[in-house]
Amino acid sequence: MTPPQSIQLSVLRWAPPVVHGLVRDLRVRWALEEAGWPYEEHVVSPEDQASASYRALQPFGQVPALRCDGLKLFESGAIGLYIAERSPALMPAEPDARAQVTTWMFGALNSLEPPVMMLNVLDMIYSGPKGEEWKALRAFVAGWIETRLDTLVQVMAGKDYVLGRFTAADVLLTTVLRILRDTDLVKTRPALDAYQRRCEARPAFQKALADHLANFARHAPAAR
Ligand SMILES: N[C@@H](CCC(=O)N[C@@H](CS)C(=O)NCC(=O)O)C(=O)O
Repeated sequence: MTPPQSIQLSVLRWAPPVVHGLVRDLRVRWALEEAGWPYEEHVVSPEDQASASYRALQPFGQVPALRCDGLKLFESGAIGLYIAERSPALMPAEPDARAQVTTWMFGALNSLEPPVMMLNVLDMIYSGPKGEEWKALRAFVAGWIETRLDTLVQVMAGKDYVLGRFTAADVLLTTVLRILRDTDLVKTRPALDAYQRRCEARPAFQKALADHLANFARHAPAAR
């Protein structure tokens, strides 16, 4: 299909460097680049996020949200699916093959991302004591992720992408794996590490990442 005439992607005005390259507008930028759909950035400040007009676009005040020819969308998975359903670059035409793409998109978001985010909360967001209980919980969550990653290694055997050819499922899987970048969970699984690098080497990802980082650089707080 011809790209929509007007696409605006909401992106955070700024975020701390520890999450640069992880904030979820990156997923949507990548999908848009793969699809070849030009878009504008809608840069939102914390005040914007709290405003009624932004909440009408993204009820939780988060990013990403997408305005697409008058249509309002939020949730990175839903936005990715909307783009993929209209782009052969992200989804094949055959119905059963399309269902496989949505299956793996849900798999990335519902089976892989929850424990990955729990680890992220324990390592990066939680600032309380990290005693024996924290350590036991962290070990439990890390073990949970390991079983998911080991399954993914088996699924990926002999394939460049999770479904053979590149699809929107790889956009989500890769961007979830990236959340583990400060751990050795992916790095110690060479097949998965190679998969992530293969996906990240795609020109569309490189362009999306460069634009994502450029936005933060443009709005970096002035040095004191
Ligand atoms: N499930 C949502 C999660 C969105 C989300 O967590 N967005 C974060 C950035 S990655 C955000 O906007 N954080 C700022 C805030 O919550 O104020 C999605 O996939 O779109």
